[in-house]
Amino acid sequence: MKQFKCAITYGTYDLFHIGHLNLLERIAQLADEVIVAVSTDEFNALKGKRTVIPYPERARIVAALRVVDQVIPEMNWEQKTDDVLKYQCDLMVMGDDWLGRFDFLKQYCEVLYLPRTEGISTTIIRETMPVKNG
Ligand code: C2G
Repeated sequence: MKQFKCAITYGTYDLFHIGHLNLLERIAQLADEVIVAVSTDEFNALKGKRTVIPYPERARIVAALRVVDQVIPEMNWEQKTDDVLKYQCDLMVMGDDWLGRFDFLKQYCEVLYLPRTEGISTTIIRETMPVKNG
């Protein structure tokens, strides 16, 4: 029995990297169950984020992790309250680049922002990759 029953977190999880894993492993230390809402390609377009890896593969990679119990699609900005209530989450966690942005959920569950892993991001990886036909 951990401090929380069920935690939920949201993200693109493109070009999965150690920063993503650090966060998910920290969440798994806090909650018995970990749900990850992975942003669909359509929602990423809304976020103005270009993704390298398509949603089905991004979702499958996250779902394969021992520390993740369930993956659901993140289709819009508005679904978080419904998700927290539907899955009876008592914890919502995000990296602290989102500090304060989801405090509206505090009426339904604990909201935690954990320190990001320094020096790694999807953008760094994408910009470090060799240019095609380069
Ligand atoms: N993250 C981290 N350390 C990094 C990079 C990312 O802790 N070096 C965390 C982010 O803070 C986020 C999660 O990993 O909690 C997923 O990051 P992204 O895939 O970049 O997700 P993002 O585009 O921020 O989408 O509705 C919320 C959005 O869907 C979040």
